Amino acid sequence: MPTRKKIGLIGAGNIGGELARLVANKELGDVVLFDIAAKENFAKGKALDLEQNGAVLGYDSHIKGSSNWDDLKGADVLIITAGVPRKPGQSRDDLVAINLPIIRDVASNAKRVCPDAFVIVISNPLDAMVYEYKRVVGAPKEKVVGMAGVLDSARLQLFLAREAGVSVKDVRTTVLGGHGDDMVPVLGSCTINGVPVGQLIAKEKLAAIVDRTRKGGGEIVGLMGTSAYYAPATSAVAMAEAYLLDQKRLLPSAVYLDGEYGYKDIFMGVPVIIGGKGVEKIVQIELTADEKVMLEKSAKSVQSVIDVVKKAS
Ligand code: A3D
Repeated sequence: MPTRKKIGLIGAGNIGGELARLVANKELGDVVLFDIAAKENFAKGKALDLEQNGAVLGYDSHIKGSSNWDDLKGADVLIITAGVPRKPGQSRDDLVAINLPIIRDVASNAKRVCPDAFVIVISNPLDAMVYEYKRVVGAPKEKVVGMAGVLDSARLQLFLAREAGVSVKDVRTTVLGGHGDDMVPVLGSCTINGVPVGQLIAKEKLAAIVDRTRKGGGEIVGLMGTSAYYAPATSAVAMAEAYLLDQKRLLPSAVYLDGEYGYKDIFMGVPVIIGGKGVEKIVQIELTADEKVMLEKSAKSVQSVIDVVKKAS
């Protein structure tokens, strides 16, 4: 019986490569870096480069490039980035036609080889892709999450820290809702080591920071011509680590809601506790009337994409 954890990274592109580097560097387990057959050698090359990186840095994780689903047999964690990223001018929702068949293909294979894995979906449009993954696999809601809130909160954290002239380490933030321009930064819960941000940053500055956070992904796509990948990968690894090490971290994550916050049969970002059983608790925080209105708007955007996915059989 293997004792090391097996971590499957589905998609060996920009985020997949950075995920592999982080997972190996933290020695969270052995890695299978998976991509389609046409990119098998690319995945194998990246894997070999990253294993050689370990000889310098001193990590022993094995990293295998593959396009064979059997290599994912019994994986403990899957992180899914399969699909295409945005190009300048595209919204996340524009990706649905291309990424829907990809997530279905990934889900049906994962169902066969590693139905019990803890799964973190990153592919966009995030909330709809993670919804479809869970539907196809029929996995319990504790075992399937989407990564968005950790990244969106990190962006908010950075902008607040820079504005207040403090370390990012002292800023705590929460962003809820769908992973789109309607996401809900919950300023009432944002503090600088316990001091409400509203006491240190002027209202109009806060409004500009909220706007920049909402458009944070697009800002990077506009600059680079493709999606961000360092911070998205780090965010997903924080979630994987919380599961693998039973850390019980409270992290905003896209999870299946079954009445929480007044929503049913939808994936959306809310604060959850991630530990060894997966999503161990959905934490219900009190929202102001304004935040509830914003969450409703965000939920409607998410639902409209999920409806498109449901109709596309
Ligand atoms: P990219 O570098 O293009 O890598 C994607 C990889 O997926 C490519 O190597 C493809 O060959 C591979 N792929 C395609 N189809 C399959 C398949 N059926 N099975 C396995 N692999 C396949 O993209 P990226 O890594 O920059 O981004 C990946 C996804 O993450 C995109 O959909 C982005 O929009 C999304 N993304 C999400 C966030 C969030 O915060 C949620 C942030 C950044 C990017």
